[in-house]
Amino acid sequence: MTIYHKQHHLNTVVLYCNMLISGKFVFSVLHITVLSITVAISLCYGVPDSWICSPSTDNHVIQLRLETNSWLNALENQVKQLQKLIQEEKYKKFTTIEGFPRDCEEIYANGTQIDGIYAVSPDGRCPFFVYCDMTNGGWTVIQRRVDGSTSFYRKWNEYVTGFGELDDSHWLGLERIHRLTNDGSQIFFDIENYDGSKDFAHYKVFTVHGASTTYTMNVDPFGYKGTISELLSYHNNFKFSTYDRDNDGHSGNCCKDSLDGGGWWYSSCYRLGNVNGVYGKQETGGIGYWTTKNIPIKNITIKVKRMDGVC
Ligand SMILES: [Ca+2]
Repeated sequence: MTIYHKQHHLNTVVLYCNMLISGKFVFSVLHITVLSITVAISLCYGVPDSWICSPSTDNHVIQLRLETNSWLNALENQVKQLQKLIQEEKYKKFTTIEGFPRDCEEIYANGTQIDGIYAVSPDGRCPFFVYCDMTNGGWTVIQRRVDGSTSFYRKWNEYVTGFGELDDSHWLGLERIHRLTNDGSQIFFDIENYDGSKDFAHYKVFTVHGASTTYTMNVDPFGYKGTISELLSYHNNFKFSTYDRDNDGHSGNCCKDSLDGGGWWYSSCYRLGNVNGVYGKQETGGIGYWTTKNIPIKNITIKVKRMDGVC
């Protein structure tokens, strides 16, 4: 083995130790992987043939490769375990709530104005992740439909806790929506139609009450602005319903009987809207709202922000 190789490996070991000391365990393990490969290559190409890699010892090389692969697999598993531990440690950290921003608006006001996923704690209790629309000034997204990757045909418990991917289609969850809107909130619907045109609906007063009220929703149409008719107040003061829990104002079960199973604050049954309906379906049951007929929606984002004048 040449002096260069020895010095290189010594430097690598020192670097690894420094990384280990500084707590970069995952990167250290990855570095061990690279080191193992380097040693293996050095053994094959950096030493005299008579040692290991002579033509007569091909079987040894094959054996060495097999062992190296085995080591790499073991290391890969260790990396995965470490990543899991780090993830768990992140969540553990969230049991301490101090220092978490209240919502996306507060993050935006403090100078972070890039769309993305952030941890918030609206009420000083355990934090949770949300997607922040910073492009439009710090709105907290509570629902998003941008493709059919996530089914919204879900049971009550899932609508309470939330589902989907925050940076993709998702429902944030009734408990979190309640915590975000309990002190008074605006709500904004970004609507994209099938012909590519856009619409919006903006309410200045929106609240979802807690579990003891079955997540009853209140909305005030005063000051409504939008490019579609004012429709959400049709759902004012209704409890939330899912296909397995009928709290709607209909003699039947809106979600189960006619709307393909998406949850909402249905009355009898919807105006704005069936936004948790089936993605891509343009008939009743698909994502849409009702004027004198069902108006299909291709994509939609629903987001909330504290009421004007509320600190
Ligand atoms: Ca009913």
